[in-house]
Amino acid sequence: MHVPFAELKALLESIFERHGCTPAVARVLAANCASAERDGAHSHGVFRMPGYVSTLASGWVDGKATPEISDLAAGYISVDARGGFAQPALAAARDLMVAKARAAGIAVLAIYNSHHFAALWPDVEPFAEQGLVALSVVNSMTCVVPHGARKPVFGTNPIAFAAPCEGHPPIVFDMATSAMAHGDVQLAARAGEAVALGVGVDGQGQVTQDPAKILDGGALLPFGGHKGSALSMMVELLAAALTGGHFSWEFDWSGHPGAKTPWTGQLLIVIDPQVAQGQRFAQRSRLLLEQMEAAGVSRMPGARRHLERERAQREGVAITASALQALRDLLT
Ligand code: NDP
Ligand code: PYC
Repeated sequence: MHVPFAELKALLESIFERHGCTPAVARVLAANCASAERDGAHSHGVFRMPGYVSTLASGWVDGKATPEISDLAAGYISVDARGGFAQPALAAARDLMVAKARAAGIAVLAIYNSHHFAALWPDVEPFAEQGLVALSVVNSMTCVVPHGARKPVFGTNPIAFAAPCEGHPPIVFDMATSAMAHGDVQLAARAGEAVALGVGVDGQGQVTQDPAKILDGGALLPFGGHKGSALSMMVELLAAALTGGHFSWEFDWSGHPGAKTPWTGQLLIVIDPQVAQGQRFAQRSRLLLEQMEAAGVSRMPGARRHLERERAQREGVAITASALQALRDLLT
């Protein structure tokens, strides 16, 4: 079946409010999660709602937190999310961030004491829609073995990038630095599907294609061996060490059964390309896409999401009756 996007978003908003979020926090999280479902980003769509609810119930995250913004320098803002979610912290600092990027050419937003349980592209795409270039990183929970190591240290640590492109939706990519996102491993386990070789290891450190073994005492591997491992290390440094947030292994949620949201940090860097390039940057972006297409690329990063989004705009967001009922059950 299909539901209009606005209806799905309103349902998620009610669920977040029902489980202890302020209306403002509920609005931000619901928009994020419903957008992921609409765009076919299923590992961070409505599948995540029970995790949000159990985490809120456990007292691990504060759905009512008011972020505290510190304007540290011409191009630097720090936000203490006060144990709440990262997206409301970003929303609170967003206008100041854009003003700083326009004035100084570049601005950094360092969010700490925050929880991020979502896809990262919704955090960067809107900046590119305003003509800005945006890069964001967030670290998660320890489940990835660094290249050459014997035990997990890193989180699945995604990197998202967005840039304006003339006559085209922004160029956006968003990828975990693990060979597979933890959410996708969970979805594979539910579906009883094997994962590819190189995704993870079991509890004895042996290569496995069984997602249940990866989740139950095993671990994920970085994508691309030492290269993905270095990027994941960079994410830990930027999202935790630089912001003042926790490294992926530094928090202990064992006293909060049901807690699922990593308590870490997030960094955003926003650049105004107008400062040096005027409109030329968006034209040059377009040229790069055209060159790639001419070379045979038929699938750009972000293109699948946009196709799904267009389909959802025409038909509504596809959702099974049982998944919709499961969401409604979260209201009781
Ligand atoms: P994918 O591997 O599915 O996709 C990564 C990027 O590559 C996307 O931009 C995607 O575009 C693009 N892409 C995929 N296939 C192709 C292809 N064949 N050709 C060209 N481009 C392609 O993402 P991940 O599984 O790594 O991550 C999934 C989500 O998990 C992300 O949104 C990430 O932010 C989230 N995540 C969140 C974490 C957190 O702590 N909050 C931790 C880890 C992951 P498209 O979107 O169009 O498919
Ligand atoms: O899918 O890897 C993941 C993830 C971790 C935290 C939120 N999503």
